[in-house]
Amino acid sequence: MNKPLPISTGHSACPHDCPSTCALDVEILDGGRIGRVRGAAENDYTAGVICAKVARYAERIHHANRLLKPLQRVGEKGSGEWREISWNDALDLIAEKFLAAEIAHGPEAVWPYQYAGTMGLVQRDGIHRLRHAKRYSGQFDSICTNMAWTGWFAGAGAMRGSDPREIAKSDCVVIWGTNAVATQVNVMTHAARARKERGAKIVVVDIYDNATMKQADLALKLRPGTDAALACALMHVAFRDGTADRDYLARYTDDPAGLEAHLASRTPEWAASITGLAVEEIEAFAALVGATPKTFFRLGYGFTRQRNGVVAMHAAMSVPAVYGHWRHEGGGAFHSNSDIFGLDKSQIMGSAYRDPSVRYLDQSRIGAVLTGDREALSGGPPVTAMLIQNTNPANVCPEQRLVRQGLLRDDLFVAVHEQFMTDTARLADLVIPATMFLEHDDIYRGGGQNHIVLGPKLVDPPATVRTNHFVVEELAKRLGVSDRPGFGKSERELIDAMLKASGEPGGFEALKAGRWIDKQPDFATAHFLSGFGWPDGKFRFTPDWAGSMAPNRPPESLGPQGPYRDLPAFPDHVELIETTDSAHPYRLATAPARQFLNSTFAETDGSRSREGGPVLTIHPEDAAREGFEDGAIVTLGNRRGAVRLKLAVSDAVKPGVLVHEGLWANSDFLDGEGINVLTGADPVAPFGGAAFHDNRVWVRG
Ligand SMILES: Nc1nc2c(c(=O)[nH]1)N[C@H]1C(S)=C(S)[C@@H](COP(=O)(O)OP(=O)(O)OC[C@H]3O[C@@H](n4cnc5c(=O)[nH]c(N)nc54)[C@H](O)[C@@H]3O)O[C@H]1N2
Ligand SMILES: Nc1nc2c(c(=O)[nH]1)N[C@H]1C(S)=C(S)[C@@H](COP(=O)(O)OP(=O)(O)OC[C@H]3O[C@@H](n4cnc5c(=O)[nH]c(N)nc54)[C@H](O)[C@@H]3O)O[C@H]1N2
Ligand code: SF4
Ligand SMILES: [Mo]
Repeated sequence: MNKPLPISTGHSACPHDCPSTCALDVEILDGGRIGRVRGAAENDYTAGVICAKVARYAERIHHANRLLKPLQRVGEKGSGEWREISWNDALDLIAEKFLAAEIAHGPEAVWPYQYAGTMGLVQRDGIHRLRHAKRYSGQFDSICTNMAWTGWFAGAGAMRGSDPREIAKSDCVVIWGTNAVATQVNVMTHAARARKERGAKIVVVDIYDNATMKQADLALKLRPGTDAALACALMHVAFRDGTADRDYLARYTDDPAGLEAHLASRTPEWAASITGLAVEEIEAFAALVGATPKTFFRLGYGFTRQRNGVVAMHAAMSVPAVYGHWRHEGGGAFHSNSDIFGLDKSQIMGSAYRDPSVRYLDQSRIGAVLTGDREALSGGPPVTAMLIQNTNPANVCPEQRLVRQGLLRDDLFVAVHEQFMTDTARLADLVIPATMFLEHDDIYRGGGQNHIVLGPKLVDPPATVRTNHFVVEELAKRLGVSDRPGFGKSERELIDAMLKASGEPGGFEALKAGRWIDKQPDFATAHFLSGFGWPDGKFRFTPDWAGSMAPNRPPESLGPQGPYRDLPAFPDHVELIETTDSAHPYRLATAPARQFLNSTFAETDGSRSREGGPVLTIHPEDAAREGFEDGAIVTLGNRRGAVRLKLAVSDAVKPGVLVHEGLWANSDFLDGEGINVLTGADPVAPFGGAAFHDNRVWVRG
């Protein structure tokens, strides 16, 4: 067989919703096809390494099932009967339905719904320009970062931290609540370097023996939702054994004496009874971080997807403040760099004409919103028309039965702009085909690292697919707002203007030549040695939970959410989680699969075959007691619903804990309903979010 030879290598950035934001080298073959995708070796965070699923991107971009034509529903909703229509008719139809909704109920009846299928700032956020120009309902982005960021911000007062590349200079890398091997492989690149070059120890804190824990020198497998107890015990030992950095505490923290008094009873024995860890494991962990100034806490999202997850993040990040790890290169903590980039997105977003009186609707509560819950609708009109871009809510959102029921409403018009016929697209009235990242211009910034990276258009899209930008611009013309500032520009012009407005005078061309810009702040700023983000410059052990602190604080129309009054004054274990009861003896976490990216790649054979199929992992003792064999088909349920899938018996999980790795398409499950049938949309304290890994469930044969 003749394999086509690469005729050139293009430079890009991974568009997916992954903290790594890898800089890419892309083989371009004869005829505009793409070949192998590689990590850019010269980018010092990517360092030549990317995940296997994106290396295989050719499989996705040239997939036989890719959507190529606008499709209008002809049968019942969800019937799968479509007819092809022209782009012009498709855009006219959306505009007509949006105008009709506006006339009947006012502009808030239209809900443009989007998320992070692409992280490109133009293709992801341009829809807000249309939203604000038309005063359509706002969207509160609660599904992913909300708990983690709120918890981090509660302590540090800013979203930054030790340079993620410093992991390579650490003597102890604590990978806490992130399955980095699967979800952000570059963390492992730098951790492996530290181990190889400096003999660094790798500690992993998780609830099951995942691919990352398999690489740990010290593996701490705790009960879901108990991380704050572990963190408290680490800090208790610091005060008990004199390894706390009292000079650092006095200079940089708000109330070390109060913390010490509070922690007096949070002993390793206390934590062991809550976490299920052995006292010796906790003591060993405390001894290691106490003896290692260059301890780097890499704190992930996973452990915050619990109903006490905000408190867990704040407790974990309090540990380096007690030991003073922040002082040292290769020490401290990192979660997200979202504050460092300083890109002025206002033109892309249409921020200037945003009307603050327009209601916001909670993205995670789309089920409640679409089924007419008055509180979820903020007392406003029903939603009767939607354009969905970059997200697959019928699969990824909690309370899946309610989401489906809502999307199937006869009086709701739904247009879905997609690359594949996803679970959401299947339920739409109109499906329009979208470009992929190599086919359009965009710009990306790395939440889990420190670069702004350009992803210019490298190949032509199929003739009949269109960018998100095109759809927003064409609708603006049809809806009479195309003369507002920010409209009428190309992607390139928007990127160029944004860069120039953000202190990057070279604009698009300079970024294209340089490929990326390193925005890492200096050492003292990154390590908060010139002060934490609060007015007094101090780290807060005592967050003002109900106060005005949260990077993702919902607009006033939503207010604090969840039982925020129960949040503790100091880091502590709080039982806000779905604890088991006699009817629901197990705790289920719905963790990410290595070969998928949320719901993306669940359509490619390369990823599907490696993942095998939807399975539920259960401990051998539990399986024996229930009389389940490995490979049995079981029903997994709770008060929200039930799904059927295959069982895998393994001691990777603890007794009483179940893990399902996804997200598989709903249709991959035996009854055609996906795992999010079981997850809850009740907002997590204090500012909302979805606790995907916090579910009490039963299993039946
Ligand atoms: N391959 C792959 N990569 C991805 C994604 C994907 O789906 N697949 N998703 C992307 C997205 S959108 C995001 S936000 C990031 C998220 O990436 P991560 O930060 O890694 O977060 P999660 O993927 O939610 O979960 C990570 C781990 O948290 C564990 N966990 C669950 N509950 C607890 C707990 O109570 N305590 C502790 N200590 N651990 C717990 C889970 O078992 C899992 O191993 O990854 C991105 N990268
Ligand atoms: N059970 C469970 N559910 C979860 C999670 C979990 O851990 N467990 N994780 C949650 C998290 S952290 C997140 S962030 C959400 C993510 O949820 P989503 O944002 O919905 O997930 P993705 O699969 O990343 O992207 C959705 C879609 O965007 C499309 N897309 C990509 N690029 C483009 C483009 O340029 N244009 C258009 N129009 N479409 C595009 C893709 O084809 C894909 O179908 O899921 C959440 N759901
Ligand atoms: S999904 Fe993550 S690890 Fe994979 S290439 Fe993209 S940014 Fe890198
Ligand atoms: Mo996410």
